[in-house]
Amino acid sequence: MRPSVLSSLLTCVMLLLPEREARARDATNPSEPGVAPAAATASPFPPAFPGQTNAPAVTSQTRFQVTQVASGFKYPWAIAFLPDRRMLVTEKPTGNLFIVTPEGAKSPPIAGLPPVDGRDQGGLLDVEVAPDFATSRLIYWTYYEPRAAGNGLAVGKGKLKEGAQPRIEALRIIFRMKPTLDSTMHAGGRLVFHPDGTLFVTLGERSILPGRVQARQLSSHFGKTVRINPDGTVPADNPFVGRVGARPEIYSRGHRNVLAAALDGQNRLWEVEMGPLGGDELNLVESGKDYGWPTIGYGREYSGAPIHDSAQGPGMEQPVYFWDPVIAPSGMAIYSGKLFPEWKGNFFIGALAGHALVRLVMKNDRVQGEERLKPAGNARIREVVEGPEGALYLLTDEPNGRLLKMTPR
Ligand SMILES: [Ca+2]
Repeated sequence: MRPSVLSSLLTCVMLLLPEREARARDATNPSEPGVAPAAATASPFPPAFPGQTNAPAVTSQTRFQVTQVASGFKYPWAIAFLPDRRMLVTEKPTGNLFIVTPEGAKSPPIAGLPPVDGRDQGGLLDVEVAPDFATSRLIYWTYYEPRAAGNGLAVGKGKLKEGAQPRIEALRIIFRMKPTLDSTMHAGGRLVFHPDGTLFVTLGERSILPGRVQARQLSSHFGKTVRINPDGTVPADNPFVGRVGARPEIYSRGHRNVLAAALDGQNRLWEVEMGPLGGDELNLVESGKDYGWPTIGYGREYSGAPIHDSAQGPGMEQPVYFWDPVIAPSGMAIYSGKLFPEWKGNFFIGALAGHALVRLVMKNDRVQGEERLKPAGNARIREVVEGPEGALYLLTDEPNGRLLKMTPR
């Protein structure tokens, strides 16, 4: 069978799976059963401007090689680099956090982290190293926190104490997503430090209807990007500080499930959110703006049912780009390194559905070209980060998940 035919067939199969998005797109269960063929595209609405979807295919001239740094991670989720080039790696369902050397030696799980609700899309998610780690030893992480009446995303911080049994000391929970609701889905969970000293946290809308309807409401954290200080207090210049009934941590609203976030060369925040069928989105996130979910958007329910009356609405932002068919985004890196000069400024996004690493060539904040790289074979790519030397590091979403490194060949 010719590769193009095979890939079309695979695309059809992957489009079909997701009756329950949990199972097919982003669950810990990677099984992707095939079902009957579906339309190649699902969005009932045309794009708002040329190039908003289906950008021309581009091909890298740069050749790369992939080496395995370490393996044996149970559905790993995130990587963060320590100043000495060692890495922190999270395991989603177990709540385990490891230190991994550049040579691949793995520490025992770091002790002292709080328990997680590791079902479905919850668990231990992102990890970030404090900008002043060299002196503070502080790390930050997101996780689904079990609560008396359900669960919710939380942000923990603590000092990393090394030794034969590394551990977290001076544990503090600096943010709790409110209200509490019982859902194991749409956790969001990316952390991004901004050079102004604040910390962005991306939050999902919990998937179930009582959560979804709160995604644009300022009284709820669901479906928001929030911006906090590293001690958990609220920056005075947040957009809704002082507004009656608004949660002051909110920075942007109207998101579905933001799984990827990164700063560009101008320190602007970009995010990619898992949308409905035919509606994964790339957004440039700005203070106080409303990104529309669930009122507007491209795509439809995974059952095929319509969601929106329109893809556009007053006071609501258009995505810079959307994917139809979806990619099921995971992590994201905006390349700034020296190893791959051709890729400078390109956006790299892990794709769970296509088992690919998506490369976007950007120009004037529009997508000029798109490439699907396959550095992990047929594994789902959960995370992509740029290492200190300019290599790209990946995690595969598998029961025996791997930490991979891409370098020029
Ligand atoms: Ca949107």
